[in-house]
Amino acid sequence: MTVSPGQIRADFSAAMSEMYRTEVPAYGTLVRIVEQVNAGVLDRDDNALALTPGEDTNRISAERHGAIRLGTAEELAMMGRVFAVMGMEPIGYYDLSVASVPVHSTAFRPIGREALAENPFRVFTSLLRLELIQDEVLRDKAAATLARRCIFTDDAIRLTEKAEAEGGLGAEDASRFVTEVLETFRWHPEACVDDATFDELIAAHRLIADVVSFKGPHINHLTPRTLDIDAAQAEMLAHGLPAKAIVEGPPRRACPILLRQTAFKALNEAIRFPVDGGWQEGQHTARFGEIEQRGVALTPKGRALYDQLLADVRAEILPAADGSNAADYVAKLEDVFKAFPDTWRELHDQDLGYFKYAPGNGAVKGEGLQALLDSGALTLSPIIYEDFLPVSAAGIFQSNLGDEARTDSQAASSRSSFEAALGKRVIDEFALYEAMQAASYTAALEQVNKGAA
Ligand code: OOG
Ligand code: NI
Repeated sequence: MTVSPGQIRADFSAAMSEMYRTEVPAYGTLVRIVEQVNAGVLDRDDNALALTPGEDTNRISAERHGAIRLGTAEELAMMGRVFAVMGMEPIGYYDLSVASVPVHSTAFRPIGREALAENPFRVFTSLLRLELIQDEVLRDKAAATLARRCIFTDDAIRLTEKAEAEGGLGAEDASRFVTEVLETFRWHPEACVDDATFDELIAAHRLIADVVSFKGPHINHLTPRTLDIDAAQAEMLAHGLPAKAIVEGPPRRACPILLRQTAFKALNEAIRFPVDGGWQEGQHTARFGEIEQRGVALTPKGRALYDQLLADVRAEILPAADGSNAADYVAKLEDVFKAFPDTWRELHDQDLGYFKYAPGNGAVKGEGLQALLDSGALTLSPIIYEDFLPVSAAGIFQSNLGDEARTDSQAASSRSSFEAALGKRVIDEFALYEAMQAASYTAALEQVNKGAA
C-alpha cells in the first residue's frame, strides 16, 4: 500500500512547521496568534466570508506556505521531482527582476478541490539568475561555489527515484522521505564561502549572498493563513513582533480578494565563516515571519482591474520603507479600491471572481443562473486564491533585504529559460480556477435538477 501524495504533503508540512518553530521561536508566537484569531472568526457564525464548511474551514489550522531560493537549474529540476512526490506541481511564473530582485519563481502546490482541501501546502520557489551579476569574476566564483554543493541527501534522491519508478512510497519509505527532504530546508549557520567573498556577494545583491553562501536553500519563512489579517497584525505588534508598516495587497474589504500579506522583519543571525581550519563569527539576515489572508481568486478580468487600481495607487504614492507614509498609503488604497465591487454577487455577476456553486434551500423559481441564485436554489462560495502576487512578493523580498536594496530595473522576463531549467512547463493558474468553477456548476445544477424532478 502506498501513502497518498496528499498524506506525504501533510506530514511534510507539519514536520517543516515543527522544525521552523524550533529554528525561529517567533514563528510559534505567530502560529498561536493566527489560531486564536481564526477561532474567533469561525466562532462568529455569520460566515461573512462565505466559506464552504469543512472543505474551506478544516484546512485553516494546518494551512501555510513557505519559500526557498535555489541556485542552479539542476537544483530546481530535482526540487520539482521531490515536490511531485507530494502532489505539488509548478503553478504560475513570477518574474521578480521587474522589482530588482534577481530571481524568477513558481509556486509548487496541489491542484484540484480534494487535494487542496486535504492540505494546501505550497512553496514559493525562486531560482537565482546568476546572469544578472555584472562582475564576471564574481559571477564565475558564485557559479563555482554553487556547483560544489548538493542540497539533497542521498536518501532523498533515492526515495524520489523509487517513488517515480514504483508510482508511490510505502509507509516506512514515506516517513523516511519526509525526514530526508526536511534536511534540504534546514538552516546551517556555517557559510561555505569566506567573509570577503560573502561581502562581495552582498555588494552585488543581498539575495545572491543568501543563495550562494550556504549549504542549502534554508526555508526563509513559513506563513500561516489568517481569516482576519488586520486583527492578527495588531496582535503581532502587541506581542512585540516587528511587523511591516503596511499590509501588502488589496485593502481590507467585506469580500476579501486575492491575497493580503504582512511580515515581520528578517532576524539578525549569527553565522560562521571558514578561516584557516577554524571559524570566524559573522551576521546574516535570512529568515523572517509572515502571515496572510486569502480571498476569492480573480478572473483575468478581475485581475486586470486589480492590477489597474493598484498601479493607480502606486503612481500617486509608494509605501516608504520606514513606514512613515503608511496611513496615507492605506487611505489612498481604500479610496481607489472603492471602484472594485464588494459583494459576492457583484463579483460573481460581473465575472470578476471564481466561485463554487452548491444547491441551496430555496425552491427553483425562473430559469437560468441568475434566477437560481436569486431564489436561493443555488448558493455561491468563493474559490480561494491559492497563488501569489508578484508586487506583494517583491515588497516582502525588499522589506527583508534592508534599505540598501537596489531599485534599478533588471533584465527582461525569461519564462522559457525557467521552464527549461525546471524540465517542465509551469501550469496556468487561471485555467485551474476556471475548470474548478465549471465542474462545480455542472455538479450543482445536476443536484438541483434532481431535486426539482
Ligand atoms: C519569497 C517571497 C515571496 C510571498 O509570500 O509572496 C513570498 C522569498 O522571499 O524568497 O513568499
Ligand atoms: Ni511568503
